[in-house]
Amino acid sequence: MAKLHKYKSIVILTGAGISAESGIQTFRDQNGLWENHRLEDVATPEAFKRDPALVHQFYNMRRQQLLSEAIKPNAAHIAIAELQASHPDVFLVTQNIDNLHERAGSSHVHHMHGELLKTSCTACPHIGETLVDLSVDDLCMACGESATTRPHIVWFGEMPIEMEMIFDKLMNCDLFISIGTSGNVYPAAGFVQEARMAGAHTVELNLEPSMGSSAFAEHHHGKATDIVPQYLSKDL
Ligand code: BV8
Repeated sequence: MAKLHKYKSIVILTGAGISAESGIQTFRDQNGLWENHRLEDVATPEAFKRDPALVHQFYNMRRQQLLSEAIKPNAAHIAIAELQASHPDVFLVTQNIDNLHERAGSSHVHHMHGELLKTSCTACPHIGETLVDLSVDDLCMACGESATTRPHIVWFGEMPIEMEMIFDKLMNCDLFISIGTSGNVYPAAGFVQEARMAGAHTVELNLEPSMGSSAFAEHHHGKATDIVPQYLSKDL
């Protein structure tokens, strides 16, 4: 940890790969989520308009999996929480919609793509919480409208949450660490460029080189539960 204290402001971006060893499917690996579903059918606003029941089913299945006994935060989530506890300025932004960072002890987690355990409404600004399945029969707790409750999740074609704030953090950081993401999805895949332009040191921690690997100054490839604790405690 000590060596990371030479950095004033650290931004950490995580993707599905950090939750893989906790048992949560990634998107683009072997038997990933996009193997059994076309993202156009379950992860766009058009899909929700066209077949809300199918979209609810896709997220209900993932919510039930997330809430099952077997799913727990892993050593990589814990190592990040420990760094946040010991370093004054770490901004954790995740593309993931699971709550494993919070369950590992991270108090500030920015979910740029939303959260599986939250709901939003297509008819009003209400954001709710849910641990149960959603359906087209739900009524919005705030406006009372029916069939307007949706997962509070950013779908393809929708604007990720608080992009201004994220870009501000990237422009002012001196260390950017990307963990467990394939670099396929924008704008997250472009964060390393923003950080580099700000003069930050950039590090990729991933199972294998991502699409954006060449943009990083430093790489460590391996399983997140190995390389993340090692890197954050600076044994790497
Ligand atoms: C936007 C929530 C603009 C849903 C997600 C053409 C048409 C339309 C849009 C576009 C287009 N071209 C580009 C776009 C933009 C689009 C995009 O990037 N599309 C891609 C597919 C080309 N992006 C958007 O639409 C974004 N919005 O651009 O808005 C805008 C402007 C104005 C006004 C309005 C809008 C919104 C994107 C957000 C979509 N929602 N998630 C859900 O979760 O169901 S994205 C989804 O994929 C995930 O959330 C995740 O964030 C994202 C990326 O996946 P990864 O996390 O990287 O996971 P992946 O499986 O890909 O990789 C896992 C990695 O982990 C691998 O590298 C693997 O090696 C590694 N790994 C595996 N195991 C381990 C490991 N590493 C370490 N240890 C291990 N054990």
